[in-house]
This record gives sequence, C-alpha cells and structure tokens, in this order.
Amino acid sequence: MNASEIVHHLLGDQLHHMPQTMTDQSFAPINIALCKYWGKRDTQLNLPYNASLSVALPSKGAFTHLTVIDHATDIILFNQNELAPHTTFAKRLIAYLNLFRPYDVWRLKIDITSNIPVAAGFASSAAGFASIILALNQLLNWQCSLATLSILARLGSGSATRSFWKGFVEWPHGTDSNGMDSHGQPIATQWPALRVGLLTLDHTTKPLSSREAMQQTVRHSRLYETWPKQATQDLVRLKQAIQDKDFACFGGTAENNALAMHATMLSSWPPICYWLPETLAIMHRIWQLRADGLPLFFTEDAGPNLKLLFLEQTTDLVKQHFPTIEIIAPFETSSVI
Ligand code: 2P0
Repeated sequence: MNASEIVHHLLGDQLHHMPQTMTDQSFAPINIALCKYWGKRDTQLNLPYNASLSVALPSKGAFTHLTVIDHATDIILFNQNELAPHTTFAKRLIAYLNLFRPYDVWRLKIDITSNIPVAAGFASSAAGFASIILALNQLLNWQCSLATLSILARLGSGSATRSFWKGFVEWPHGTDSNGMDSHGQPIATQWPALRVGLLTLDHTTKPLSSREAMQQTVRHSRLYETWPKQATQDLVRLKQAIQDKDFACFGGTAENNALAMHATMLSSWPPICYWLPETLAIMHRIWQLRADGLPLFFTEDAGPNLKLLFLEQTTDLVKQHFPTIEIIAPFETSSVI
C-alpha cells in the first residue's frame, strides 16, 4: 500500500468526517533517540531498517492549533511567521495534510509553535508531525488510538512515531511491508533520577536535512551494512540497562550508538559531518571528565548540538562544567504532556 492507501485502511469512513471549526492546542514532546533510527527500508512509508528507542522531554516540543478557514489555500504559521507555500516544509506539510482530505476540500490555518531550535538536531520535526496528527484527530473527531496516530504521524516523519508517550518509547522496525506493526510502544519502566542536558552549540539550520543524510548514508556508506546489526544489539542492551538502572551501560551504549551512526555518515561519499569544532571539543571534555570519575555521557543527532546524559546526583557538577546547559528531568511528575 502507498501512504494514501494506508490512511484509507486505518481511517475508513472517518475520512468523511468534516472538521469542527477549530482545535484546542495539541502538544507533542520532542524525543531524544538513545538508539537511533537511521535508514529506511521504505522511503515513502518511513519504515526503518532498525528498531529505535527514545526518551521524551515532556517540557520541550511543538504546539499545533488548527482552524478551518474560508480561503483558497492553507495558511501555515511557524512561530508566528507565515511560511510561503513554495518552501520545502510548506509543500511537505500540505502534501501530508492532503492525505487526510481526499473527499472534501477544506482549508486550514496551521499554527505551529515550537520551543526548541528547529532543524538543528533537536528532533523538531518529530514533535511537529506528532502534534499535527493529534490536532487532526481532535479536529476531525477520529478517536484513534495512540498506536494508530503513531503510524499516521510516521507517514509525515519517522521519528514522530515515538512522540506520543512520556518516558522511554521503543519503535520496532516491524516486518509488515505496510508498516502496521511499526509504531511507537511505551516502555513502562521509569527512571526518575535520569537527567538530559541540552547543550546548544549552534542555532543555525543544518545544511543537509536528516532525511537527505539518511538516504545518502544508506546508498553511499560502506559502513552502513554494519549499522542495523549494531542498533539491534544496542537496543537489547539499552532495555536491559533501563530495567537494571545500570547507568554506565545505559550511557555508554547510547553514546556508542550515536558515534556509530555518525561514523556511517563520515564514511559516506561525499562525507557528511554535522560536527563543529565546538562539538568535538565538548566530546573531549566529556571523555576527560569521565576518565576523572564523572559518570557523564552524550548523544548527538543530525546536528552539531549535544545532549548530555547523567543522573540527578551529579547535576551540580555538570552545571559547573557546562554553565549554559539546559537540564530536563524526563520523569519528573510535574512535567505534563
Ligand atoms: C532519531 N534522527 O532516531 C534519528 C537520529 C536523526 C538522527 O529520526 O525522513 O526527521 O522524516 O523520517 O524522523 C531524524 O529523522 O526523518 C531522526 P524522516 P526524521 O531520532
């Protein structure tokens, strides 16, 4: 099935629902991958070669507000700025929305607000597409399960699959060619002492999108063939480490997984390198601090910024070493999704 057929299969008669006039604000958090999604077995349905695992940051993400408008075209606002219809993101978003209105032409004002830097490796598209599908579910009264919404969000962006739950979320690669078994699944175990520190080294938009980088790596990196095997092993180790609250294994596996993903990018041709000199300098500082006894690890996505992984009891030390860090407690009970 193609994306349109998947939508028909999952929503059926609900595709005839007419929208209410507006939605309340729908929010979805960003998720930080500890075992990365890197490479697609199906580029249209965003089906991955390997399973991945993330942790949600409940206070960071995207808010979407939808309003039905009497207008010839959709209007897209991103952080209060209107996007021109010919921009890459606007075209991608409108093509995505068209999947959900095959019978009736209604136009929307799509008002998205994000409290994270966009396209700088902070998983902004995941939160964006997840919040959009949550808003559509509300606007069109689909009453879909989160698993179904996760599949529908995947059609917009793969990593959005994991942005529907608090805490740790696994995204199995699945074996079904239509991807019906490839959606987010929450992991019940909590880890209240876990801390994620966002270290923003650069705010600028990345020159190559993660979508393009992923495709180029699959096609042109000789290291890529080792990647799904490593990711499969890392996922098992991470789940066990979460279960055992074994932070050394957890942090070490996550860091190694991120570096292995970047190794596939560096070994593609032409090479892809998201690291800045500052990124590498911070990596060396973390390795030195770890050698000196501080249990501190990092992960990095398709951008130069680092996410530090540590435990509550080392917060003051981490702040001393990295004064600009923004610290999130993913399992804090006051953080509401
Ligand atoms: C992840 N990333 O697991 C990995 C790690 C970036 C590095 O998922 O093409 O924007 O929309 O499915 O979801 C970013 O890729 O790609 C991503 P598409 P997406 O978080």
